[in-house]
Amino acid sequence: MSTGLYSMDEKTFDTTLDLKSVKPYGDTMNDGKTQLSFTLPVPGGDEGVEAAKQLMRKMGFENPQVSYYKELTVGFTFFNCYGNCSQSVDYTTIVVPKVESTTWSMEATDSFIKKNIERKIVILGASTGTDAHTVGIDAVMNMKGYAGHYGLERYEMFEALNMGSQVPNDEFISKAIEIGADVLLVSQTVTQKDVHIQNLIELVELLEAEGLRDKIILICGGARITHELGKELGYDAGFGTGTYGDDVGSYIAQEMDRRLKEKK
Ligand code: B12
Repeated sequence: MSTGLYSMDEKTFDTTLDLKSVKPYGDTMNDGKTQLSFTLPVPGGDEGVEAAKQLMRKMGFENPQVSYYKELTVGFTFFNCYGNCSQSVDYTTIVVPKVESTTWSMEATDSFIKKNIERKIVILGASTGTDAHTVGIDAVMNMKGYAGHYGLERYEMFEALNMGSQVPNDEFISKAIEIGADVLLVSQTVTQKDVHIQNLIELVELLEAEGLRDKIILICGGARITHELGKELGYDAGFGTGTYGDDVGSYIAQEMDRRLKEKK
């Protein structure tokens, strides 16, 4: 079977690779070697090490080893472990829903908007609810950008406003109405007790109650957000780790254009 994954002549590569049964790779194909770390609410010492090993066996790791441990505070110990994973996955059946757009440069997106939308697109962003994390939304929106990719504030054809963090959904919507936002960008980082799900759903419900949901492009993002989750919660798109301003800007331009053409 051709894997499509390796540029080297596959005959010279390890022929025991089976994409229907993929395991972690350590020294040799299929050895399952895995490094993992966790904290247990027990003191450090031999009993703690044995507890960590037993737990790893229950997780499906053979030959568990604790290479390092440290009691972080009284009664809580951090373990750094190795083991051989006994499980595998069928890579050939994996399908991951993704945002369907092509990422363009800032210049290309700006000129596409000038030509096809013929006006600036108004974007409002925030980290909503009780979430205090701003780095993610800033990375996508701010002028300086992130990792060499400019944020949306830098684009000539975007009017972008970032409200920061801990913005209640109702205030977010009021601002959106005030500035006539075409696009809402919502960032959610904290996922403890599924608070992000509740918050994201609440925003959709409030937008629906205001009769605004189908008038705007609604986008969520964050480390634990996927496009699949976003769609499930009623968003047009969801972006996760490794997203840059240009991915989001391109999607917005292409989605606006698609909607305009649909109306015609
Ligand atoms: C920095 C940080 C903080 C800073 C935040 C400062 C700030 N101004 O943002 C401070 C110290 C304030 C903080 C506080 C807390 N934090 Co904190 N924090 C982090 C940390 C170290 C980095 C997060 C970060 O900045 N990542 C970098 C950015 C660039 O990545 P990103 O957010 O994923 O964003 C990218 C994508 O996800 C996407 N994206 C993100 N948002 C959006 C939005 C849209 C629309 C789009 C399109 C894309 C997009 O694009 C971005 C660029 O690629 C993480 C741990 C870690 N290493 O990740 C913990 C972490 C996120 N924090 C955590 C927690 C629990 C908290 C606290 C609750 C701790 C506490 N008990 O007080 C509080 C939060 C309180 C609150 N009310 O929210 C947990 C969250 C666990 C969970 N999943 O729920 C983490 C994972 C740490 C951990 N391992 O436990 N934190």
